[in-house]
Amino acid sequence: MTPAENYAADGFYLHTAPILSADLVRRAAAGQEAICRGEYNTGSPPLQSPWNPGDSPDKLVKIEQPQFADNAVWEVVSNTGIGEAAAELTGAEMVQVWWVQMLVKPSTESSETRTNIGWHQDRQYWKAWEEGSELFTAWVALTDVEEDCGPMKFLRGSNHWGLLDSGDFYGQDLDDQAKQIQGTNREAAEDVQAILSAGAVSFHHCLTFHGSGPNLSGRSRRSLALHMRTEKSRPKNDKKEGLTRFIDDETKCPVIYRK
Ligand SMILES: O=C(O)CCC(=O)C(=O)O
Repeated sequence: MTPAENYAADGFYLHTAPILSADLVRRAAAGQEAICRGEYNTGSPPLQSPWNPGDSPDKLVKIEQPQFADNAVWEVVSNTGIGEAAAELTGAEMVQVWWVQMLVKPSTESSETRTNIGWHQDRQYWKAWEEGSELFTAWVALTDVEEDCGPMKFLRGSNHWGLLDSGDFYGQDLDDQAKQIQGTNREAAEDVQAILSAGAVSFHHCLTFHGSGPNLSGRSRRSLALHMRTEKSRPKNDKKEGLTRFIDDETKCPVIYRK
């Protein structure tokens, strides 16, 4: 199967060959640390987020639109190599990054810190887009993500289940959630871990169920989730508001591939 056929069948694709250089990975990871300290080399902050400077480092760091705040993070977000890989998988003529989340999952010794990410479909949170819009995510690893780091996991083929609207990003008991999501008469889907080296990227469709468990590795798991669209997408009722409000500004939401 080609990468595009794999992506269409499974709902995700692991681009295990690093797309980013080691130097860019190092600078972007340093940029993440600066953002966490409230230091912004662009002169602008990210958006107000679930985690803000001063919050506990033991919690899952989730910062919205970090590319507003750091030049190296912007370099990752506007990387055309990621755009080309995305176009190869989707057959797109245009790929735009319309939203970015910076995720740092600290290492933990207990589940009390609630750093798991529950099974969910991104589409359940993206109601600002018209039905049928082609939306997906490139998850960029800025550290090596091994089995003990709480790697992202995908339910293979769940992109064909439609929008179930039953996931929860903040859910902590993934086993219980998976049972409820798969119901009694659905075949249990295989879950596949995204083991990635720093600079590599996984891609997942907006209907693919995904989540992740605890990071027990002793080091932080660092990533940038680049939420993308192709030319086959439209803001709901053509209103650019909420999550779609920045799409006309390519200095914030770069187009990273054009045919
Ligand atoms: O980082 C994770 O484990 C999950 C990230 C996620 O939900 C996403 O990128 O859509």
